[in-house]
Amino acid sequence: MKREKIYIVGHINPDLDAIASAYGYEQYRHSLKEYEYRAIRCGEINSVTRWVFDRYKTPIPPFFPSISNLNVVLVDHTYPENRPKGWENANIVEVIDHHDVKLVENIPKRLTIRPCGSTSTLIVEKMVNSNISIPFNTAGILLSAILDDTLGLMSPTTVQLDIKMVNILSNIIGISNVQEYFKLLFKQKDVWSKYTAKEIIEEDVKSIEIDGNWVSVSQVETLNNREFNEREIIEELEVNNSIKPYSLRIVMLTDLNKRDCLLLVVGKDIPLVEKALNKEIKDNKVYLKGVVSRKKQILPILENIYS
Ligand SMILES: [Mn+2]
Repeated sequence: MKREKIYIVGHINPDLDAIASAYGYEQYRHSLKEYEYRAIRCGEINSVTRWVFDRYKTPIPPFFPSISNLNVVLVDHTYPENRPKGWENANIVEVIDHHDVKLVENIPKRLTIRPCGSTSTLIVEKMVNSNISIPFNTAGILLSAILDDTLGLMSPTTVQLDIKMVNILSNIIGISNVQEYFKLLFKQKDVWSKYTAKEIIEEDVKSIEIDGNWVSVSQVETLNNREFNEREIIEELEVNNSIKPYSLRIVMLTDLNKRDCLLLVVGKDIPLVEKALNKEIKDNKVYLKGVVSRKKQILPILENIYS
């Protein structure tokens, strides 16, 4: 019997976790002899994803411009605004994610939603629970994705399950110093000086609607957040906002060494952010000590503002 194909896809502007978890879930299904599953992607990959897939000699999942009329598993996202083009006409059969959930219609039968550091963590857990021996290259890719999403297990989103899965994977690929490996991985990412303001904003941007208010938050993770041309980024945000007005457009320049964040903010609701942070936003800029996570530390503030 030939079974209908099921495509596994991460969010738009895919980061490493979005690509790696799709790939990992395909491998998981294939090891259960369910070959109808196929990992795909809906956007350009970033530099760290390229580096990881090259390093572990694995082809990158193919690009699909639309998921219209396909059976799909959504990984690493549920929000409609993060879904690939054509999702309105897709048959969502399953969801695996570690973010807040937004599923209004078509709630799929299979749901794996847990608050942990990465979707790849959930994929590895499935493999471990099914007693699948994880091949070297798959282990390397999934390990890299967990470390990338959890900032080397230092992000406040990190839970015990992430640490456990990282231990299992690093044993498989024979890495004894995970932090050293994370630094190497992160170096592939910390290439912001080569980027234009527009590229910096778009590299990892999430646009969401909260009760009718559109906000965008770009996360820029770096080992030194004092080397950016902040004015240029703010001006670019202003330009974007004059073309398409959002209530807030935010860029987080997070520093993994200092564990802090320079927040650049544009939009009519700056006063609301000031109130929520209890801090003045001067020249569209505010310094936040200890803030590194968009999901855990910035998005909840925005959700509070609008509810
Ligand atoms: Mn993720």
